[in-house]
Amino acid sequence: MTDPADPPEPSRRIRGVALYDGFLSAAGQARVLEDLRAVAKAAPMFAPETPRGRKMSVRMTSAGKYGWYSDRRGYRYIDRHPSGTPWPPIPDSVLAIWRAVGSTRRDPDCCLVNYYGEGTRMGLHQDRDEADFGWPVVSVSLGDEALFRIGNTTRGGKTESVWLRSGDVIVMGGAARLVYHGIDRIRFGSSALLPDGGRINLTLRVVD
Ligand code: MD6
Ligand code: FE
Repeated sequence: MTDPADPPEPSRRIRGVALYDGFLSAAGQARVLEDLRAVAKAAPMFAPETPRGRKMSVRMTSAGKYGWYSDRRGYRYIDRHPSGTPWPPIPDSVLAIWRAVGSTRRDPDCCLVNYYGEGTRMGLHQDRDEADFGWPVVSVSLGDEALFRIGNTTRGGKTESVWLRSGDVIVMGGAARLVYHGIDRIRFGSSALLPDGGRINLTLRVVD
């Protein structure tokens, strides 16, 4: 299922995952970052707990109709920030990325914002808390470089890794929608985009 009227050709595909190297210019990255500061002001970052009661090392918040959340009751989408305030709208600068490489047929319900500080990683997982896997997941990298590992649609087997840089965009759709993936490590301080270092990843998803 292709969506944008004239989908740009990715720079490369790894195991069906489309990679757009340097999709955002320096000015584009700065614009998105400025919009994310407003999101984090309205919906402050928090460190979720895994269902087993461990604090995740990544800090997160969300924009849109739903935000992604986790605690001892499990992983799920919730319609407001844990403080009770509604999630702020997804910024136009971010929606523009989705419309260019994800879909023009509908906008995403959720923009998950993850912050990786020094030493943060994310284990191999599938994005499978959404109702319809026909919609792609679009992911945007900002700040420090990160080693992204791509596996298979079932657990185990061979994996391939790729360094993601600030401004890179990934689309996981079609047969690659449910591949296992994760972040092994970041190169803390490798980018000057964030004044205190670290990495921000946005994932855009249709939830309902
Ligand atoms: C990250 N990304 O890049 C973590 N999920 O920090 C993800 O978990 C992800 O990049 C679905 C699709 C693309 C992704
Ligand atoms: Fe994911």
